Amino acid sequence: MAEAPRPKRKREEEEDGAAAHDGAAATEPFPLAELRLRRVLRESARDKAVFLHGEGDGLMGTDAVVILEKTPFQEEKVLELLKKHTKLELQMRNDIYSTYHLYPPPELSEIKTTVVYPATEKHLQKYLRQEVRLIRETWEDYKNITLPFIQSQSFSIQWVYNILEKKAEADRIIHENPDPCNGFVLVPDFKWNQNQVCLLLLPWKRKELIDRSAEKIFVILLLIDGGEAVAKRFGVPGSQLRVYLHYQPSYYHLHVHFTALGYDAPGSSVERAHLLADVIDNLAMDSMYYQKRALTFALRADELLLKKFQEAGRV
Ligand code: GTA
Repeated sequence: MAEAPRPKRKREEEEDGAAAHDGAAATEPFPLAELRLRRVLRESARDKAVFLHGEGDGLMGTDAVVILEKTPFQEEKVLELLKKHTKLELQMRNDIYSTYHLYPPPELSEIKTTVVYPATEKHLQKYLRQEVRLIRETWEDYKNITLPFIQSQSFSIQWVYNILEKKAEADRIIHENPDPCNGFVLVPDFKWNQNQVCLLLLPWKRKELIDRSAEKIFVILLLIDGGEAVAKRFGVPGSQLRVYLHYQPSYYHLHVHFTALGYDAPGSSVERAHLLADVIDNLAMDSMYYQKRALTFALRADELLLKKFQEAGRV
């Protein structure tokens, strides 16, 4: 099904000095209590999430990123919450209005926790709150600046190969199309937070929209097959799904995001997300479409790629 594992590129092996993990040892829980907190990278009251930089003590490697995120309420558990809360502390009362601190039992107060360990400097930068700048990248810019840059350094995609080779997350696969040319696996995205569909479609075949020439037939199949699988499994019709690609992505193995329309997923903003249906139409009009037009994306102020654009006098 999956293509034979291909040799790793040098950059993937070396990516910021991080060791690549094949996922085989992923059964042990992470020793969270042993981490020292170095700093809060970012905090979001809106997303009820905090991004932490931790330091391991006696753990292999040193830096870790820990993301703590309060999970949304699940309708079927709300009644349980009202019945089983351990304490209800009055905060204020005024006429017919009152507010409280409700303390839920542990089984109803889960916090989604994401750990990146060992984390590279690039991971720390990625999660650090920073200003961003918009870039308008022409095809020439892509060839002269972006492509050489991403070929020289980008995040390891070992985790993608682990999924495709069933070394990790095998029990989470939602749908599989075994066709070696146009097939893919559909898995819950890292960011899935219980009650809003958030999936990732990973083709067996490595492709990069980044080469701006994705084959039309291939992406159409992804849209149709992926959409059918989601509708069948979750009962979410295509009209309620946001199906898109990121440009620039963080990970350079072409992948498609499937998120519920009602979920304000990180990365679904106009400067990053390209609806797959639009990509297909654009390629149908002109197979060279993405080699003719400029593409806009945002880069963090300290990102090396931004520096490359600045040095080339393009920003
Ligand atoms: N199933 O191991 C994995 C895995 N990893 C390492 C990444 N993803 C994974 N999914 C599985 N297993 O949607 C997912 C990511 C992402 C997709 C890659 O693969 O969740 P992309 O290449 O277009 O990169 O997509 P993207 O969107 O930049 O990645 P990412 O990491 O989601 O970052 C975007 C922004 O989202 C971040 O800067 C941050 O602001 C926010 N964010 C990231 N993770 C979280 C989180 N856990 N909770 C809340 N916000 C988050």
